[in-house]
Amino acid sequence: MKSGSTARSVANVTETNGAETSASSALAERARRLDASLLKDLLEKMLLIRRFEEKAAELYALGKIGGFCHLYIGQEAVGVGAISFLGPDDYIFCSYRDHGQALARGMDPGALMAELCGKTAGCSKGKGGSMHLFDKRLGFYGGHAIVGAHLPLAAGAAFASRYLREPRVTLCFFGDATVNIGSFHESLNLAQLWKLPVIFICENNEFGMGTPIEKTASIVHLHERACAYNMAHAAVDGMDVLAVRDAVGEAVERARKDSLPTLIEARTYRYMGHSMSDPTHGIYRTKAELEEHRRKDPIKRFISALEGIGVITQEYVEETDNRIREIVEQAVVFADQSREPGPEELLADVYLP
Ligand SMILES: Cc1ncc(C[n+]2csc(CCOP(=O)(O)OP(=O)(O)O)c2C)c(N)n1
Repeated sequence: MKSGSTARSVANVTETNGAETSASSALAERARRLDASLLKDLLEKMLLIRRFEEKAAELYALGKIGGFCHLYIGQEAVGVGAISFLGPDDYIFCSYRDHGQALARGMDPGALMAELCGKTAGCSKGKGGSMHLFDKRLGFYGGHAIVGAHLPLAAGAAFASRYLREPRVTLCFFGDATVNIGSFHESLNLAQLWKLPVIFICENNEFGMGTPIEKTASIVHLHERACAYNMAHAAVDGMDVLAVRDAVGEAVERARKDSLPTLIEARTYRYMGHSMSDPTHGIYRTKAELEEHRRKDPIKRFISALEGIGVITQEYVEETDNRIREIVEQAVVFADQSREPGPEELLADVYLP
């Protein structure tokens, strides 16, 4: 193990132990102000993502899913909290780590699983795979494999909304390593200059593949990059679904009322390897560091807050979890029963200028 990894691990353990109690009570406090039905819906969505991703890992190991597959386990609170504040006409753009956001937006788990398995019943007819999920009906515009490539697309969609005087907001998810890509700066600059209703949400999971952010970024408080463009910005605990929802809520208001962009940094952590072909730990982070972050698990934390204020019981959690596991099983059956696209479909839906 490299000495850098050990130093990270010790620092994180100290920070986590001190902060966890107050983070949990802040979450419970926020929960008290919201409807039980909304809170239960947020919990169900996070559980659906977790169970779906666990099943995707199994199917990948069995060879049913091929190519790249980047799981969202650990980051569920960011996608669910952020998307919960959007209206049905708003737009979403994301990177290749897109399964969680697609499910949070309401994509059918069967269509998603079929896409991962390369089947025609998939949301992109089995020709996009894990990194290229699309659903125009949901305003879900991918799923982009090139780091940073979708930020100009999101800014462009927001430009169109402003130009057409449509009250839409565009939400754009990306990882921490993306802030060093040129298109990040180009997009933020124009978004502020042209007053575009777009929210850039950086999911800071601390690593770009196996490289810790502090080895590549001169400013590790990534939301401060917005200062260079005079843009509103905020940092938020990305393991707290309601803190994310509140931060995005403010940004949505700013975008809808004043047509102004925001950069939000959600501090989170991924529990799996960068993609399914990478180890979870051992090379760039220690098992102890991973375990420490698992104690901040956004789902366990939310369940304990909701139980604490009497919104749910342990029995409710078990029943809900069983129901969600069944939904995921049905998604696998649906994917299994769908066929693979044939060679005659190779050029269908391909745009040739
Ligand atoms: C322009 C470009 N450079 C390099 C890659 C290879 N690559 C794929 S993922 C990745 C790391 C990105 O990390 P981050 O933006 O933090 O997102 P995360 O994977 O943590 O969600 C890299 C370098 C790429 N896909 N595109």
